[in-house]
Amino acid sequence: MTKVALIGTGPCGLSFLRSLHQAQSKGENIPEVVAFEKQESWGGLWNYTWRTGSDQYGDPIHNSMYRYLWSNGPKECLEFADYSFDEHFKKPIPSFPPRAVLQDYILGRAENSNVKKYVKFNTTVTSVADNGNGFDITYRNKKDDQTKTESFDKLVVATGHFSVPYIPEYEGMNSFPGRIMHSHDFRDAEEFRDKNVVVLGSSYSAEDVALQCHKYGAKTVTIGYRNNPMGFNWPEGMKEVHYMDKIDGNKAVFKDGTVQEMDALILCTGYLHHFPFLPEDLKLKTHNRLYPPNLYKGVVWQNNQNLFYLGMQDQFHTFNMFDAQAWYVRDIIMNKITLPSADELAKDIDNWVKKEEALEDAYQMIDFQTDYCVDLCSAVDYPKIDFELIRKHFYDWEHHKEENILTYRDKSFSSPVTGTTGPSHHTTWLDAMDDSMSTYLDTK
Ligand code: FAD
Ligand code: NA7
Repeated sequence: MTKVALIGTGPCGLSFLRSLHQAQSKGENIPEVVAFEKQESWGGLWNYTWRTGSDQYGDPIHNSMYRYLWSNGPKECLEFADYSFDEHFKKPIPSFPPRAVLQDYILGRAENSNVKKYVKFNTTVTSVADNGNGFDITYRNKKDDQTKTESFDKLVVATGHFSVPYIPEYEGMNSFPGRIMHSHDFRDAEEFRDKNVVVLGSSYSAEDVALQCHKYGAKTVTIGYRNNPMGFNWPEGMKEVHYMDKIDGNKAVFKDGTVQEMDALILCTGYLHHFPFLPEDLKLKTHNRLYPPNLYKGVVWQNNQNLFYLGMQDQFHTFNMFDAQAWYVRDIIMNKITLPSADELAKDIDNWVKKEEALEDAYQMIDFQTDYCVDLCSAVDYPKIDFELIRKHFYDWEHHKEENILTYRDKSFSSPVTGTTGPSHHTTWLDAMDDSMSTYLDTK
């Protein structure tokens, strides 16, 4: 029987386990699978911890999420086709839930799939060697500090790529008297109440960390972009300026002449794709982009087709795209999909990469990734889901953000699975200080 190693049980790894569960419940013979998860529990980034730095066993902390994190896109856009929000929560819920609510949803489906038995928790994969027919995988049980090596035919890497921070260096950092941190270590915006905060970056983390600091009472928030500003209508107390040149004492000096006093500098400068356990020839090397190279259909390693990566793309689509990828990988492993010749495979990759490189704005990027999801789904038996509606929702969401960055999370969207429209939340996002699941779900 084919033996599969899965590394990581975040949303992507859970999608893969779900895909096996689905095949098995249809009476198909599934391969043997062992899932390795270095954390105590599953759910990946959604599994919040107060910790930063390293855990009690000396392993780097995976988590990059923080208190008061609310979904940054409509939940309807990421809904599982085979497990709706209505089914999980037994009632319609608003469209932008806080982290704990989405975690509950992800884990709810996983619990229902009876797949925990496949997972070795507290177990870090430390190295992988290509043995010609498959892989020798070495892993360490962190609790009893035991290391073992086991052979597998196939390897699915689902270790995420928003965990190892990219940390640039600026003149004046060593003598800056305040706090410098990367968004990976950001946990609680309350820390910055009444402070002058400078945030570097112009993507999702910069946008959200800056808004969090504003929401929880920072005195000023100054965002330094490198190439293009986000350009939203920032509220009073927030501004966006061009690129930090250096730090002079407790001041940030920007290229456009702005000089800003700062108590804290938060680097929202993105993450590295980092696979320390893989040999060089199996390692995906890419920046954060919608179509990383060398991956057929975004998932199959071009030069060794026993190796698969899940979720390595930059992401508009998330959970249902991860499902589509997982179903696709499952079907290759189960010989239901036959891979084309090396030439055709290369051509297909090239085609997608070229299309991706020609994209000019967020709307085209949404189209690109939606088309990619539709393409994958056309090859597998993932239950039908209305990707055209999801495409439209992403467009509307972009418009809402352009209209007012403080209120886009107060909007409602309809489900591509059940058709239900999310009710309005009892409190607007800007006024909702409590992100607990009980407060959020209390619709009285
Ligand atoms: P992860 O969630 O990162 O899971 C990877 C898993 O692999 C982890 O459990 C980790 O412990 C394990 N692992 C890693 N290395 C090893 C190893 N060597 N051995 C064993 N196990 C290992 N997406 C949304 O849809 N909506 C949002 O609002 C949203 N907000 C986000 C906010 C932040 C701050 C960040 C960083 C991301 C956000 N995302 C959001 C995107 C997020 O990437 C996905 O939702 C999702 O978590 C990706 O799943 P994944 O399984 O690929 O990776
Ligand atoms: P992203 O989306 O990869 O973005 C990284 C950002 O960091 C991007 O805007 C970069 O600017 C910026 N960057 C990198 N280096 C610098 C320097 N030196 N100065 C200023 N800005 C810099 O990562 P995020 O953390 O925002 O998002 C990751 C996930 O978290 C995402 O999926 C969300 O759901 C939450 P550039 O655009 O290249 O000019």
